[in-house]
Amino acid sequence: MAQRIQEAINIIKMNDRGGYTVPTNQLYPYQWNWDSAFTALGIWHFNKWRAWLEIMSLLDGQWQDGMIPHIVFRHNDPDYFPGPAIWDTNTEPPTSGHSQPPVLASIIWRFVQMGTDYDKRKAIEVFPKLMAYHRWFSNARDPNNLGIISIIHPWESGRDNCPDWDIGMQNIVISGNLERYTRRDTSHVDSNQRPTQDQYDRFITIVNFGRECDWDSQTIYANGPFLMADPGVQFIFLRASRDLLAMAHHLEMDLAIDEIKGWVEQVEAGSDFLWNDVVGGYCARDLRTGQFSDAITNASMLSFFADVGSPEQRKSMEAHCRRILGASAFGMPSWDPDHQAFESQRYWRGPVWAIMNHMVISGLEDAGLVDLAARVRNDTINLINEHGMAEYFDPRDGDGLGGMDFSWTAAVYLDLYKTEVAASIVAAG
Ligand code: 9WN
Repeated sequence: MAQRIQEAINIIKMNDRGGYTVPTNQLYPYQWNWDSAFTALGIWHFNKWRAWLEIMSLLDGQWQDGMIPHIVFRHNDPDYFPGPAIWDTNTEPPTSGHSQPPVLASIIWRFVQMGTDYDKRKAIEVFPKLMAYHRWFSNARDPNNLGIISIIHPWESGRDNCPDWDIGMQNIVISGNLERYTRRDTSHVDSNQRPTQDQYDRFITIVNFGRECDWDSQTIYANGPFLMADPGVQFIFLRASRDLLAMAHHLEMDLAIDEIKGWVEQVEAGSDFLWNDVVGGYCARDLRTGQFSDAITNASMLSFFADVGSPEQRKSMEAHCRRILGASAFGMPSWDPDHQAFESQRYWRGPVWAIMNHMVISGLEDAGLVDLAARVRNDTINLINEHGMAEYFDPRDGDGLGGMDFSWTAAVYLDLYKTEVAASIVAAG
């Protein structure tokens, strides 16, 4: 254990590029949004100043309209496709053109709760930027005030090639003028573990559409090639808004309170749109056609993190959680192992991700489902102890897959370890 802790710290330091941390060497050579937020949480346990610097450098990429983009490009690295020229957002620094799951406010709220006046001071400094970010999500991704936060690209969900997106992806007409391009991901990682070429052509078609309309969010919402509701982004936004509200009270930001309450109430009410009666759970849904995805994912399981659902809905989600953990040697898989589309090694179509587990554990703990929370917590720690800081893991045998020496896996390990140690000290009295 102690050796793994040191290894986790070393990995994060090794991935430090001077003020920001890359997810892993080569495969992902830039600063990613939710990677940086989770990585900051890990760094916070050994260097608070550097943790806040991670957040400040991510916020340096925030757009005028409040969006925090999913990638901030500080240089042009031929190891990754698509790079800054393809996105062509015309921003300083160059960035990608859409966002990623907004975990940032929840992570900052953790710093304030665990920390000292220093963290409070820093939180006061970034608070207006968090407000602008949430306001952007509410306006740009839910312009008709439905309480349903949309995503305009599977990459915005952070769960790139999950079968959740297959229904939206199949309706994309691949750009006739798609220029020939060379993917770089498959030169770093086995192609069996990555999205397929057809999926990549569709990903790039959406990027081309965004670039051609100058990343105008209204045009993209109204006419873009892809528009879906994601339980992941929906529930993470809702939880982050609840945390922002708690933070506003704590920091005495009284003027912000009503606006945040508005987001919480609206998105909480809108979440029922994601309830799939056939499955008996929260599923992704296409906003253009109304069609549902038909399986429970690790993002569905964030309903507890967001604290949504009637007593019956919560019972049904709990039953799914017990069934899926019963069917997996290691939880929580990114796709239901009882579903025919399950692939244990292909990226978001089956494998276990430490960051998702981190949020699933919090939600289960908050819901009082302590046995389930303990199971996912132990699985996460065991996976990393036995297989290292991999990008993701096979839920059947625990194999570490994708990129190795991954920052957010190391960060989750540090945070789970530190909170466990803190809890055992409290328990020992
Ligand atoms: C596209 C960096 C990112 C994560 C995402 C993960 C993967 C990128 C890619 O890597 O996405 O953004 O090229 O596959 O799906 O969640 O933030 O770790």
